[in-house]
Amino acid sequence: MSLQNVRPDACRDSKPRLYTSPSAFPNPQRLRLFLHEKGIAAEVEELVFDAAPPGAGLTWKHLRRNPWGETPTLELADGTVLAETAAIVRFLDEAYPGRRITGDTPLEQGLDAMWDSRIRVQILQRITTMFQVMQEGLVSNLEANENAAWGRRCRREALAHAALVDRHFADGRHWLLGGAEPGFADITLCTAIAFSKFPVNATPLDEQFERLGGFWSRWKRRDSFRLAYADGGSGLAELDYLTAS
Ligand SMILES: N[C@@H](CCC(=O)N[C@@H](CS)C(=O)NCC(=O)O)C(=O)O
Repeated sequence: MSLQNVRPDACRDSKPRLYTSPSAFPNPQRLRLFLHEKGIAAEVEELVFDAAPPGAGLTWKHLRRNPWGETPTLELADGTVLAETAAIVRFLDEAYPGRRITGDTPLEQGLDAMWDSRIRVQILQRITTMFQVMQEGLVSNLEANENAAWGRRCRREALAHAALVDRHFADGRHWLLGGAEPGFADITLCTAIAFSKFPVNATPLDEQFERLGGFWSRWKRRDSFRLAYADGGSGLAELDYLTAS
């Protein structure tokens, strides 16, 4: 089937399958937070791969589905496969009813995409790289990754960009675009803060930057956050209360 023939409502025939990982993995968790914020988590069938040790959970079947071997990956009822968190979010935000998380107007959409890209590339990805290169023995594609100097540089860059984002909140706004509710870029920032706090990363952005601390606290009070992190797989002791019954 060519891409032009994929119906935008292809997901309505039966539930799309969403392949994710436990909430310690930032991109699947970023998508999960979007699903709960949009109120459509029940509209997808989530299948969780435990990809620890790295890659072990990603089966050949998944590689046939997504040769990049990554989660999240969305498979529609007609076999169409969508990967890349921002692309999946763009599709679901448009295809399902509910609040538009990526923005209502062209300007909001542009601003949300700008902040999402800045935060994903300059903060979240730096921390992910740091995670991959700062640990002895962690391998990717069977090659050792350790490079402490590169990890330290990534940490410095993540902190420098987090400082810029922190300054953006100086006018008292609660969310990046200044509205009453969070957008997708806010979801990416929440995810970056969570991953910065992961014990191995030990660069808690909420503790280093006061306004990011307030932002993190606001997220923790939201139902979407509680639901998205309720799997107990975040690796953050401060979120253990979400699974305690
Ligand atoms: N650019 C992708 C990145 C996805 C990604 O890096 N996923 C990680 C989990 S956070 C993964 O599947 N890694 C493969 C592995 O752990 O083996 C996106 O935005 O979704």
